Amino acid sequence: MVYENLNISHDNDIAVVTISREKALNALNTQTMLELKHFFGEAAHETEGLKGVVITGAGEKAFVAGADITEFSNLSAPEGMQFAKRGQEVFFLVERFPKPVVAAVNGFALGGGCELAMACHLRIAGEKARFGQPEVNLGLIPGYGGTQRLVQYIGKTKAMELLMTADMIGAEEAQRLGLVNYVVPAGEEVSKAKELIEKIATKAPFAIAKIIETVNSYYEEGLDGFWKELDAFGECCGTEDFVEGAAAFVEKRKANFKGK
Ligand code: CO8
Repeated sequence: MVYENLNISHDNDIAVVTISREKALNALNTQTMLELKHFFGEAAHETEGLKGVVITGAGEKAFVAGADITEFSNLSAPEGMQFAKRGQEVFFLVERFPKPVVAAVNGFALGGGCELAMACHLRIAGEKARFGQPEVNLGLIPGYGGTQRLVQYIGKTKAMELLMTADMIGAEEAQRLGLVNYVVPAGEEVSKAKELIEKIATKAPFAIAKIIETVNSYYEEGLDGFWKELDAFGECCGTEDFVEGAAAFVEKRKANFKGK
């Protein structure tokens, strides 16, 4: 697939996905969602040796200012539900991606943009980042998982306030509330995200994939996370990397993980 709105670059086996619709503050239109679906559903899985993915927005002003409002002003109730469902499915691909996905939030992360950042495993905020779920201003609610993930990250009390007031919060407040992992000077978001991915890449890849799967299962209805953990723990025990990790510890050397 040829991407119109995603700019993908690779640096030392880290993919940097830049959402590039700067004139519309990188708003997620249907084409961009299709491209994200293709990248996280197919392309990234086929990239050999991939350590992880950074998602950021083009320009200095916005990460992603939301879903593209011009595309959904006339939706009927069933159409709206389908529209939101397709978006949720794309963000599940991001959340369930087996390698670390880090949002490098360089500006506005509003509505679907905040939801995209929340679907990532980790979030780095530049000091100019602004987060918010302003959907009630449009007569809507979040449709790409925002009502669920915001509560998971910052708790019901503050999530209720942000969702009902549509207030935006800055990077420091987002970190204080537990929404972002680190705040960095503007322009350093992507390099900090890469630094985190490099650190994770020194660990056993299969174990990292299982961390993502088991932590996600905490929030999935019908799944018993403790059982999931037992299964995943057992699977890790059967890997060559576990043998290597344990041997490296005993031999007081660095482990050489192969992802097997
Ligand atoms: N969609 C489409 N275009 C956008 C969007 C957007 N979300 N955000 C900004 N733009 C466009 C503007 O229309 C403007 O275009 P133009 O230059 O052609 O007029 C350009 O980007 C620059 O924006 P502004 O002139 O408004 O820039 P300001 O610096 O004055 O303001 C803001 C920046 C505060 C970010 C402002 O643009 C804004 O409030 N944007 C909308 C934010 C928003 O409401 N986001 C939530 C959208 S709803 C959503 O994401 C729901 C997700 C689930 C959807 C389910 C579907 C059914």
